[in-house]
Amino acid sequence: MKIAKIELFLCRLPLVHFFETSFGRSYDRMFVLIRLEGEGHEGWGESVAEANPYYSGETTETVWHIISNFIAPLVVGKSFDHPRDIYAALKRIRGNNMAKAGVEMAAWDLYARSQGQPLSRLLGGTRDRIASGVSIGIQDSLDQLMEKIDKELSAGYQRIKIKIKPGWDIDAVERVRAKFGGIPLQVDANAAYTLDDTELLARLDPFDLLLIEQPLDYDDVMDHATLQERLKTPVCLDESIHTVRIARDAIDAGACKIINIKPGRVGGHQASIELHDLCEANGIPVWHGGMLESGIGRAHNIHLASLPNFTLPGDIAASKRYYQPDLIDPPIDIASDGTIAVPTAPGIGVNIKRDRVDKATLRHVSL
Ligand code: OSB
Ligand code: MG
Repeated sequence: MKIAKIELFLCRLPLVHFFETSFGRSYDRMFVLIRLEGEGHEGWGESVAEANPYYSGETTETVWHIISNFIAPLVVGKSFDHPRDIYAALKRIRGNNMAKAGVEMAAWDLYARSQGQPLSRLLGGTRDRIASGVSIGIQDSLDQLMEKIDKELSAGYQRIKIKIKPGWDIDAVERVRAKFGGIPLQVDANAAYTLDDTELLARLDPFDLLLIEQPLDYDDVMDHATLQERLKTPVCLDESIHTVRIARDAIDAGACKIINIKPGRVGGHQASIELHDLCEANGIPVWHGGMLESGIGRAHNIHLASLPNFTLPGDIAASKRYYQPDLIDPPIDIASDGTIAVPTAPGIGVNIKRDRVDKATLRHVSL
């Protein structure tokens, strides 16, 4: 597979509803789309880096810089036997997984289209529908949070995740349990606590949460191991898991019982498959995280989440929760049983609306 050209699109889309985490509140989403051409086909990817360096050190501008100056020269005009070889070919470039993933995932789409196969089949997917959950941000009031949860449960979503931060944690969970009983429920702290908060976090134990996601800092695997010893609630790592090697160390150290896989965070589909397999071999269940992707990144996520060890519902929800209209048509939707169909057309298998991409584009370059 020869890659002839890379195009980058810096896009901005308004969010249907603001999204607030322990990092702050966003009303829109900036992201970089990647389009590859080669062998008479195209391939699309979406880098999950945000406009700010809060979830990760990468931003839309670093992704633009790293792809333009360092990844494109290693990829454009080069031939690869298989997209699984791309991440390894970028090894000289340290870190910058979100930039690498955007290109690598576009190459998987291009390759799958050239083979006339749905992406899930090439990735090793084993199911034709995935279980869908929602991530609900911090709201203006607990009443507003209850309303949102009610709406999502009525839509059929199989589990609820709420964002927590100091001051929006125990009370929120207590209210949810009191109102909605034993629904599948988990929380995500986005690194808002320290080991000094162990007693507070242990007060979540009686609420039977599926997991607590990334309670401590992003570079702090060992404190998570100490915390997990003191908590009944399973610790799940998100921000901390950048590579398969860190995941191995975290598992060996007992720092987590569950891992959230986001291909954008670990460098693409190949690294995600390796992480998935490592977890499976160690009895660690995984679920697919989300980064408020447009339909392009979301479609990639659906294909990856069709692999067998994605045994917990993911943060992959319907397009209309995020963008109206989405960049794809038809948009991604869930069935009343809270599942999403894995597209069966070649590649990511969704229709990209070029006029909508162009309308969302603030800057474009061809490399
Ligand atoms: O921590 O999982 C996270 C969104 C942006 C950055 C980080 C996270 C999230 C989410 C949203 O939780 C998940 C979704 O796409 O719905
Ligand atoms: Mg998270």
